Amino acid sequence: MIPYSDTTLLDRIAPRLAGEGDDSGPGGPDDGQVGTATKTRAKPKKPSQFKVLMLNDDYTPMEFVVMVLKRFFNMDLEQATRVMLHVHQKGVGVCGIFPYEIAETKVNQVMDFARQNQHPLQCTLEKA
Ligand code: TYC
Repeated sequence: MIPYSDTTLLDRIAPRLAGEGDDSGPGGPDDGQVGTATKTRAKPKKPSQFKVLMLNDDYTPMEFVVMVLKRFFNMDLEQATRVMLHVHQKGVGVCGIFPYEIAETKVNQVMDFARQNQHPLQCTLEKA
């Protein structure tokens, strides 16, 4: 039998959808031999989401930060202004939460764009 803690939620609530519970395999129904080792997981999956953080500085113009938030995080003017002012007042703010590769790409895009425009704006990643 596959231990409770080693199954995914889907395995538990909908074994047929998850590809488990095939009665037709060797040994017939409920012989404890269904599924494969690759369907089980020793540990729960690690969270793979990352926050993209914007950092305050004294030199980057507010308008530039708003432009960055609109361009790379698809915010409208109101959202972008709110996030920019939050970063300006608190020192750091969240631009969005994404899978690692997308978060990393956005950080690089922001840093490249800031550098091209000679602003010291900093952007970084943090595990969500
Ligand atoms: N503090 C900057 C200024 O007063 C504005 C600013 C906001 C800079 C947010 C960076 O991430 C930032 N011009």
